[in-house]
Amino acid sequence: EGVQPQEYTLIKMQVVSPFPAKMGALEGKKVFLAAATLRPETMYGQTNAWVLPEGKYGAFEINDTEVFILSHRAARNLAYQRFSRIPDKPSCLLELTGYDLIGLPLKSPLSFNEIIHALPMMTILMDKGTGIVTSVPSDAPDDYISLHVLKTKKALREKFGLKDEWVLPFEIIPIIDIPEFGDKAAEKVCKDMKIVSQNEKEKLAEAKQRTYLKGFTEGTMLVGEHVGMKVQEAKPLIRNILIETAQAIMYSE
Ligand code: A2H
Repeated sequence: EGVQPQEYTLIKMQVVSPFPAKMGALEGKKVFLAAATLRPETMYGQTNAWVLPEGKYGAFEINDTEVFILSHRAARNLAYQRFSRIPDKPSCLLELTGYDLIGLPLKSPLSFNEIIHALPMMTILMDKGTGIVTSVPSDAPDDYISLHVLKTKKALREKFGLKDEWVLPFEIIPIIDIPEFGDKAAEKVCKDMKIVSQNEKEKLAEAKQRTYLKGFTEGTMLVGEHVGMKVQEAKPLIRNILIETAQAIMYSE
């Protein structure tokens, strides 16, 4: 944990009904996986969500109509930031694990893919953000390599009971152009650095650093309402639109 508070945008990825049996108690409610991101301007390129299979999650009442699925720790923080039906106190309707969430169909803001699915990622930290991450393989090296591995390893898909149709049809979508890196920056940097798995922590940290900084300072939007605009300028505008249209909330920790 840094000294500076980190400001995240929580993206409301709506769970499409009918819900699986385990989530039956939530039927009729508006239920979202709440994903913490630093890059709201990349939401056009979402291909899936990531959850930690062994992670402990809960379904929390945010207000009278909406339920967020996220970590208990995030629910506590959110309650202190006015996002709980009961003031200052999380209201948990249901305990869930990452395994319960794998495969859920989701509708996520701005995403060109109308329906995406929750998939397993072993390197998710439960003490950061919400424990749920939205995946943008064009611009996030972690997302690129994790999706690439699931796509190329049938045995891994089988191990987690993933249907091919949750994984294989989802291609990298070019959304931002970065001089030097092109329009699939995460893929290019992972290939250049010969990164083959999520476990190459140091290389991935460097890949993230390279793409993140360059993308922010030199990237240009290729899609959406702010096409042609610098990422730096588009980011706050897109974040504000998401918040004003109630498709996201701000969250700090
Ligand atoms: B970012 P920081 Cl396109 N465990 O969102 C692991 N990773 C997590 C997480 C958790 N519990 N919570 C959030 N994250 C990821 C988009 C993105 C992100 C892009 C490019 C770079 C990037 C799409 N995934 O992050 O440690 C989320 O991924 C590069 C740092 O707080 C979130 O933003 O700095 C970022 O890590 C927050 O990381």
